[in-house]
Amino acid sequence: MLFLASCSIQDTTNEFQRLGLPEPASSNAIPIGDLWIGTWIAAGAVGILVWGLIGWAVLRYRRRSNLLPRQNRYNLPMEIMYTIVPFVIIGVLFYFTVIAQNKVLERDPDPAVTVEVVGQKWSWTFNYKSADNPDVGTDVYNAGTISETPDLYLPVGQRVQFDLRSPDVIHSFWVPAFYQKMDVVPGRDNSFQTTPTKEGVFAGKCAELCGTYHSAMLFNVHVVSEAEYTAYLKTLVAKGQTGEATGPANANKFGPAGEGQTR
Ligand SMILES: [Cu+2]
Repeated sequence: MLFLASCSIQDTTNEFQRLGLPEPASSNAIPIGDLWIGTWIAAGAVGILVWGLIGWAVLRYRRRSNLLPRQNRYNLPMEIMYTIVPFVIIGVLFYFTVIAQNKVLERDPDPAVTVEVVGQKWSWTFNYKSADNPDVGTDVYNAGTISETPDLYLPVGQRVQFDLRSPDVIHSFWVPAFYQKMDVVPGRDNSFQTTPTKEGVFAGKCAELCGTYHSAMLFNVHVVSEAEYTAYLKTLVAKGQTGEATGPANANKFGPAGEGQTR
């Protein structure tokens, strides 16, 4: 128990050091984490300056007599300063945001793995291409339903491209430990690449309030060795889950928990 307690204290401390972010598990998490910390440092510096000035003004100009102090109007240098300073702050944040954004949207022309992610009302379908997996020899998929949380398998240390597709409404593909999400928009080919850096199971969810069962749009991301990844794809072949994307078809399937419900 003590050991467990100390473990969780350690985890909590580290999470405090990351200012609330989970442990990073993808290559893109590094620039996004740096931007997050840097933004808080900038906000902290501005906060300390403002609180300091407030404290100084309160003490320095506290009421000493009943005489009304001299009133100031139209202090032009002051007004120019507090117009320009916010622009400078926004400019700096904008600059570092663009740098981080360009990094996380970088694309390898030939990623090791491409997964077509279909976000459908109200679950996810993951399609793996045979071109990336010659050992498997066919396209395979795994589709979730409203009552069955689907799994997404990814090989550790390999460049992965997510092609995001929706047959119905706007969803958002989010793996918090990857520090990155992107909207899944019907009729629009959104995609991004990242490299999972840590083996383990990570939570995934829909980050766009998309309708009645939005909260059911969970999935589990298994980051595994290449051998385990191939073995998993072969279990999909064994289950007959081969061929084209079946996201939209599965969207209408309700498992035991959701039976009889209408959309
Ligand atoms: Cu959704």
